[in-house]
Amino acid sequence: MKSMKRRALSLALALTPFAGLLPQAAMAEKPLVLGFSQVGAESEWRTANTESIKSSAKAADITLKFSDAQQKQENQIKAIRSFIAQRVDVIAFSPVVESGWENVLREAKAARIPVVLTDRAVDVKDDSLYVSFIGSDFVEEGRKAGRWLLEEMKDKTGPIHIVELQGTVGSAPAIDRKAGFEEVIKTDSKFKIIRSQTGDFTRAKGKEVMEAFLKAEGNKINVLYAHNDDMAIGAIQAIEEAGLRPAKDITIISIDAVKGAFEAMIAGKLNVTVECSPLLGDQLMSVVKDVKAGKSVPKRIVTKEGIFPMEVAKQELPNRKY
Ligand code: GYE
Repeated sequence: MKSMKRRALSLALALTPFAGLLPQAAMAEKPLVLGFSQVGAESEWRTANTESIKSSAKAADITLKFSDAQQKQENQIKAIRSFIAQRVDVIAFSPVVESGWENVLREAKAARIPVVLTDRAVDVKDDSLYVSFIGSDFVEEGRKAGRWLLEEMKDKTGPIHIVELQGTVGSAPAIDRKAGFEEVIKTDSKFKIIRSQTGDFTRAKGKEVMEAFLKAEGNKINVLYAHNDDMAIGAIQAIEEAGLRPAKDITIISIDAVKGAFEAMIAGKLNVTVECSPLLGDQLMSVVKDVKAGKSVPKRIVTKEGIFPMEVAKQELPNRKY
């Protein structure tokens, strides 16, 4: 009965003399609306990630409602609630911290709006609260940093004193990068983490905390492990201001592999960076389309990435996209 009605309607449309002149927009499908809550603009990585999401949405003809949480969970929760109220088609977000998401995710589920996690994971018992998580394996990134250090220092006698600049407290990359690194270095007791504190993933905080480390430990520090390049770059300034030579007096390892890190390596001030790709936009848009088309999507999509020591920096920089 229904289909007969539809057929009659399309016949009527085809017969109207103006059918061919109907405005395109009225005939085309409505574009999907994606609400995206970003962490903030704390690092070069994040800027590249935001740019990737915006340009991929445009290319995929998805209407993007973008909201910047300025590194505050309460702002992300507000943004998600507002996306629910606006009845967007899909919600995606990069959770600033791991815990505390159950309530708002349940609200999205009750409203039948699928949620996709990008970049950072959440710690929830019920994994039906999101459809997919696209992002890096942060534990593996920490292990790569640790393995590089083990190899680099294999002929050195201990103790080797390490200071650690952690990412945002409670965030998945800070928790996992710490765990992966520790798992590897604890296989050799000559490695000792003597100080570990958060620098919130920013250059300014990285510099400030490194100044405090240097004041407290002075020439004792052999290695700096920074959870991202921006904090390492801030710390490099602090090391130079203290009259020490970065990458020589203190071996520096960081994560992300943004252009700023390549420039620091070419300048001989950073020893190595582990890659973490922020270019998640295209994958996110295809998951959004598949979810709305009722296709099944993988629960976990892991980003592929490498590691770049300073020796290859000059040759690699022209190939870098972020
Ligand atoms: O490493 C850091 C950013 O969540 C992977 O957040 C991301 C991290 C990235 O601020 O630079």
